[in-house]
Amino acid sequence: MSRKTRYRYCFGPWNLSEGQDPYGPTTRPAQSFDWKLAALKKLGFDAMMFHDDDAVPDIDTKSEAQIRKEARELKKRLDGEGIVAEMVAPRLWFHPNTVDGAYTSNDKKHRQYAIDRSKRTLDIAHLLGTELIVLWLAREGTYIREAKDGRRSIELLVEALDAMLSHNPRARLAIEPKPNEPMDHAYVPTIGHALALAHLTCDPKRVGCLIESAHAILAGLDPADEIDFACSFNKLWSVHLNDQNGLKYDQDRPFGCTNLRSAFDQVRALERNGYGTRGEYICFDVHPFRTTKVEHWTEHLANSRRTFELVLEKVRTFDEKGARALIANRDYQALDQRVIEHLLGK
Ligand code: XLS
Ligand code: MG
Repeated sequence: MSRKTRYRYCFGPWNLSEGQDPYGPTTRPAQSFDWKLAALKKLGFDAMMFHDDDAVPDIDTKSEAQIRKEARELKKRLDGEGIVAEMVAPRLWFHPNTVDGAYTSNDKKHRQYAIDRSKRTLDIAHLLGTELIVLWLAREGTYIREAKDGRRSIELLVEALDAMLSHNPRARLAIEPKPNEPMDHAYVPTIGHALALAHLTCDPKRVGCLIESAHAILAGLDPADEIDFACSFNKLWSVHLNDQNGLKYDQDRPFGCTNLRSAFDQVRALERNGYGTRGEYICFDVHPFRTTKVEHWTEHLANSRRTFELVLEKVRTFDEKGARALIANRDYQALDQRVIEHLLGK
């Protein structure tokens, strides 16, 4: 038990989003990166996560030299503010070259684009002082299953991962699985798939995962079990804690807001596995509700952290000894009630 872990917190610039959805425009005006960094500092967070083009805007129009220059400048800014870059993720789902997927596109030129851009992401991460690369494989799947060969797609994913692993021998790739959206079905929908894929690469030790609570729920899985599974392989390198109300679109709700008991189980699993003691961060991949007013714009982040800390207190004060006695007596009915009453402050 790592009872005294001092957790460190993180979010990304995209978590201060403007409220756009497929049915309507933004509800809050766009804000600059500087404003977001200032908000992160004001909230007392420790680190920021980046997409490659959060770090270097308009990345596709810039030379390698320019990309490096801007990454170095950003690193100086972050150092000046005392903020760490947790990870960098290639945003491989916006560009026209990624319409049919990135690493698994049916067009060879587009696959090459994805690999080249990912290598730039590794360079940026290195210059920002992190070797952690997050891969949300957004469009690696199909809308129409017959459009791609599933087995070939796995080979293509392995080729892409291998290219990244060889590009920087210190880089670690954390796959962030999600079962659907934007795709009908994704090729790497769960942590089990991600860790199995790792074993096909040239350096399985450097391919791990990131668990997002909502993505696990969308796959019909328990995020706490996913955490335990990944930790059994020492492969949980980051988390995106949030919440999700059932099998709908990806909601990225504040952590714990829908299912407090699941939040308790997730934090308990993180504690039991010593998450955070090897430099891992608690990242919240949460979005403000569309209805959120400008003056309340950062509250979903402050609330997620506050809920995490309150739930942590519940985890640390849970009567584990009593629970073990109930388990020994197979009295799961009483165990169930004990958890409920503990959460309700009884
Ligand atoms: C989308 C993902 C995305 C990643 C970062 O569903 O959660 O936001 O976390 O690329
Ligand atoms: Mg995420």
